[in-house]
Amino acid sequence: MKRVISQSPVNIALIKYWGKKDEEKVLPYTTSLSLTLTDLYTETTIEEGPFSFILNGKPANEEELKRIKDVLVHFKHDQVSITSTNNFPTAAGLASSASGLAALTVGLNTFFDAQLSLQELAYLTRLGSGSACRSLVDDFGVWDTRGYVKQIANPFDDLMMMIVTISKEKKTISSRDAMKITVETSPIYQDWIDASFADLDAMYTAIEQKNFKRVGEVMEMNSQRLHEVMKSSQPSIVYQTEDSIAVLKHVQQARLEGLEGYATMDAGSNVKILIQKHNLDAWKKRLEKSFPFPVMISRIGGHAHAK
Ligand code: 2P0
Repeated sequence: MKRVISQSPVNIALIKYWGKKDEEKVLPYTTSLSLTLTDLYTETTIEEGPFSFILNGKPANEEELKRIKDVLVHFKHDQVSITSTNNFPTAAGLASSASGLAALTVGLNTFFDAQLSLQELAYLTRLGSGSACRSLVDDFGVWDTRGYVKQIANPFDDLMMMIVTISKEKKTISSRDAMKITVETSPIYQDWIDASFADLDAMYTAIEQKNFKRVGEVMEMNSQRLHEVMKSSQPSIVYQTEDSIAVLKHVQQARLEGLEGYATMDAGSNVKILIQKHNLDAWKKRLEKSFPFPVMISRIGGHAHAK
């Protein structure tokens, strides 16, 4: 029986995406930039058979099915049984839909021998999850407002991401719905767009100059802006909990004490900390001592591929 196994890492945005200017084609208002996490991934198996989709051992729910079918319809076949497994908690602000959709699209591309280009794959993955297209490339992944995805060389060889898993619960409001509310109601949405492009420029410069401190500072600033524009929506969208804030403060305090690391948050309460490898043990000890939350650790790099 024909079978394809594909794998895709999660990606975490350093410059965030939040809002679509074209919902149908999933085109963003701002250009986002991310890194993939080698050790947090989705593995997907596609086999011939009547359509079915099993996610983490359970039949998928309506929303998950819709995302899959939005992609599958473009391959003009639907007689596939799909099994997808994440090696991390689903839907806790960990971009599981991104790795899931990227693994699915590259898997289907191989399964049906569709020979799609990177930009075609990017278009299809976006239909299921906008940010998923950034998992198609290695190093820094950039997704721009025309929909193009490109890779920018990562000059650092020692970056790592720590994820403080404050909650494994599914979020109450999906990113898709939440960002629509922000676009439609936030009085500072235009400010977010302007600031986001300025942050992107600053990030390009920091990467070019291989300046870790600057990369971290710009990432942290952009994440703060994201959560401000979310909060300014009506109704207000709040993913940060008291525990998240405590971890953010802890990261600032660690820096004051000479331990370098920078924090970013997505559509969930978890906090991701970008660090350099030589500080990993110090960070692990510090976080273990200060918080009861499990910490996941990942190397950086990799991209969606069929095996
Ligand atoms: C990002 N997030 O850049 C931002 C930051 C969450 C916060 O992209 O509607 O699943 O499918 O395009 O990509 C999560 O949203 O949303 C996201 P859709 P997606 O990583």
